[in-house]
Amino acid sequence: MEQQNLLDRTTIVALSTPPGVSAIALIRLSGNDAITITNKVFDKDILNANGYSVHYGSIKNEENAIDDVIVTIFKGPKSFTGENSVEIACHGSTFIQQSIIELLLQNGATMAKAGEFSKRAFFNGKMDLSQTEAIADLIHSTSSAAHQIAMNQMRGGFSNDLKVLREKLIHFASMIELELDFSEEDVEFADRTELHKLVSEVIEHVNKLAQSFKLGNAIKNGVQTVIVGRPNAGKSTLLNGLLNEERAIVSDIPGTTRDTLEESLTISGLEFNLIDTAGIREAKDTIEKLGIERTFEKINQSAIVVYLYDVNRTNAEEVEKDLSTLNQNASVVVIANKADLPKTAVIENAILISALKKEGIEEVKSALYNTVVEEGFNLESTIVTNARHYESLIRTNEDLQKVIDGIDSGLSGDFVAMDIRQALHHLGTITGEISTDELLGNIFANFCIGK
Ligand SMILES: Nc1nc2c(ncn2[C@@H]2O[C@H](COP(=O)(O)OP(=O)(O)O)[C@@H](O)[C@H]2O)c(=O)[nH]1
Ligand SMILES: [Mg+2]
Repeated sequence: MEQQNLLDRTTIVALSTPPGVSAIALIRLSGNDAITITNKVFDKDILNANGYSVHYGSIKNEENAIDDVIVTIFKGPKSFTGENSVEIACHGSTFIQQSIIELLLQNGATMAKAGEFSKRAFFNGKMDLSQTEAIADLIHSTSSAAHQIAMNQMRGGFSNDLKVLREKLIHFASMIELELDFSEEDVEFADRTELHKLVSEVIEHVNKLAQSFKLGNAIKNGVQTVIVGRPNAGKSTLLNGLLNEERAIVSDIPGTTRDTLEESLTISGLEFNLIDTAGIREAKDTIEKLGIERTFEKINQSAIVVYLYDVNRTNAEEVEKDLSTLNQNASVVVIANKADLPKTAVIENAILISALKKEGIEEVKSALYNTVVEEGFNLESTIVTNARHYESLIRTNEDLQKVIDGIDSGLSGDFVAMDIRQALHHLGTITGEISTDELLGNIFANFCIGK
């Protein structure tokens, strides 16, 4: 890994702001020659400039000045990539952007590939893999919860958790391996009872991290939430109430909503993808039948099912019947609507609201939020948002379970040590202590060019 980087002496360049016209654009260079290359096209001498210094001047080709710019110098290792770096802030015309990049290429720079700046930061030990992945998450975060988790991960919160776990396991693996050197003497450096206890603790910790993925994934991608119930229960009215706008058509003609309608709603920094549906009942015509089929499709894809019924019209038995048809894997929030009318059925645990009068909407919001942010988790704790990390955590625990089984059955030290090493391997793929070219290629290819 290090080898590959040492050979890579190129200086890369890319536009780091979005392509297109803007007030200001930022062009970034990184590599040994970043400063010397820039110096060749800049009218100020920056060869001996200090790191973190800023210079105003113009970029020129052989004939004329292209633009007046601000150049910021970063000297390796005190830069994002760990290499010498230069940031050129120019006016955001696409012509200027391209002319400057072309000029830099002519003077020895190479066009950066997707994620190459981050890749260099990783190879130069500026951050580990999970931290570089957090940068991608940070860039794409659209809610305060997603932002907070990405920030925590980028700053190394998750990495530190893993480091502690790794160190504990490494310690025990080496104790056991030491025993192997003294195998004639039949000694035990690693107390098996203590090892058992330690591995159980690590399993518990890894489990908690793995469990947080449900929340993390929801935070990153939005929580798929479907609103279902019989026609006229008030689903569309509730959707409008939650969004605080007249988004869906409300009508007293049953079966008005025929297709599904999706809208995004943020509750305390958490994003929900709300889906209003045709509802569940025996269809009266083909179009409605399609709508109802779509409803069940959406129910099966959702993390939360909001089941709404009309307290004035629906009896407890009917509610029970409806509930039994719903997705068993989703969390179901039961809402009794039309509280302003006389009630025929009030189900225990149902949230009583009047969608029409906008009463109880806040209760519905907190119920949705609490369904996702379960007890034991909060946004300050480490939350796994990345499917790759989740997979690795699961693998780690499978190996650790083998360690436990091995100890329980009095397996010899070398086998136990092998299982610990295997667990360490899987744990190490998260932060990148263990990595393959293929893995790295996949990760960085998903970054933007210029990042
Ligand atoms: N009295 C009363 N009527 C409601 C309430 N919520 C919805 N409605 C009415 O019930 C009818 C059906 O509402 P709609 O939202 O279209 O139901 P959907 O078919 O489940 O989407 C409309 O006439 C609404 O105005 C409520 O809380 N109280
Ligand atoms: Mg409707």
